[in-house]
Amino acid sequence: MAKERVFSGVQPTGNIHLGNYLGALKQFVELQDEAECLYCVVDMHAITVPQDPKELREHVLDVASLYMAVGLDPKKAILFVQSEVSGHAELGWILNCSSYTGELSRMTQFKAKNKGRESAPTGLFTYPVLMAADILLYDTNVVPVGNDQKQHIELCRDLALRVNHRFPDTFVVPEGRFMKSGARIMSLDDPTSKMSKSAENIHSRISLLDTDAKIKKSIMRATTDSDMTIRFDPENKPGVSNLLTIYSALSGMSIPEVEAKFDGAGYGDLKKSLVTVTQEALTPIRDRFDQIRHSSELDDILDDGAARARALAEPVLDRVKEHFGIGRLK
Ligand code: ATP
Ligand code: LTN
Repeated sequence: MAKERVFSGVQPTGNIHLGNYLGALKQFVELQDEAECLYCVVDMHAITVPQDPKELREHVLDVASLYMAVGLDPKKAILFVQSEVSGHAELGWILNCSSYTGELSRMTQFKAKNKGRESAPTGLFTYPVLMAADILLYDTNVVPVGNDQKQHIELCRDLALRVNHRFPDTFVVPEGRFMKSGARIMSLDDPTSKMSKSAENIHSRISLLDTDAKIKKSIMRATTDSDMTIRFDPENKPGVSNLLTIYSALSGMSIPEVEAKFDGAGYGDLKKSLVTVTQEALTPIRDRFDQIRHSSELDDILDDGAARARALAEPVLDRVKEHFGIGRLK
């Protein structure tokens, strides 16, 4: 049987944090041995909000290097930059013509990002359609992502089914894949919102490239509560539960095992131990990142990735255009 096709993307909008790592990148690495994987740096998604051009270019290379630093092997997975495969934009337009403003205005991420504004950039509004194009362009079966992307995956499936209803066998209908532990890592200073690259307070997140001192500071000041018992209860104890989730995901211990380990201990003990676990997990990633980021191979790997991605995208785009009646038949 042919291997399953896997596709996912990360935006080059800042340093990748523990949420991105535990919700998404860890799955990317797990899947590279069992499936045909494409992992993309989605720079065209990044420009849905204003970006400094110089910084954007740097961040593209940062994310590509982090992909490898966390364990992705360019011999196993295709690593590439979205804007270097023009099929994403082409299919994005075609899918825009099959989607409705009503369904896009229900996207919670759009509503959150556009809060308080009267008018929104059109790209921000149609962002989920471009994401659907990313996925459908490769006949993808599985999309490993964090929980926050569930609604976007549903939209992608709806679009694929809608087009297939009109033009049978145009798209493969993909499924999302979510981690059991780590699918939604919360902010350290406000455990009711997700850990995010864009939050103002740098201590709300731990970036994969943070120094040991920064890791310590951010964890030691993380919000907990006044009840003092270490118990996994996301509803009533979101701060402590988030620390337990991170502990579990980084150490490989189950949540009950972590709870048992800290039975009778104080929040300070949990935090100190979490500092060590986090530093031990991130040090090798940081070291590998430093080697890869300025190596001469990085460009070659991304050139090769883009060429391989283009070769996979071409027959799919030809099929879509044929079904829609776009262009002259080849
Ligand atoms: P921002 O954090 O600024 O809102 P983002 O991190 O959501 O941006 P991406 O870089 O595109 O945007 O996300 C990459 C992957 O990380 C996605 O699969 C997303 O679902 C996942 N992810 C993002 N934040 C978290 C989180 N707090 N917990 C778990 N997974 C997350
Ligand atoms: N919207 C995603 C990033 C993304 C993506 C994709 C993820 C863009 N295209 C295709 C999976 C598949 C986010 O995490 N913000």
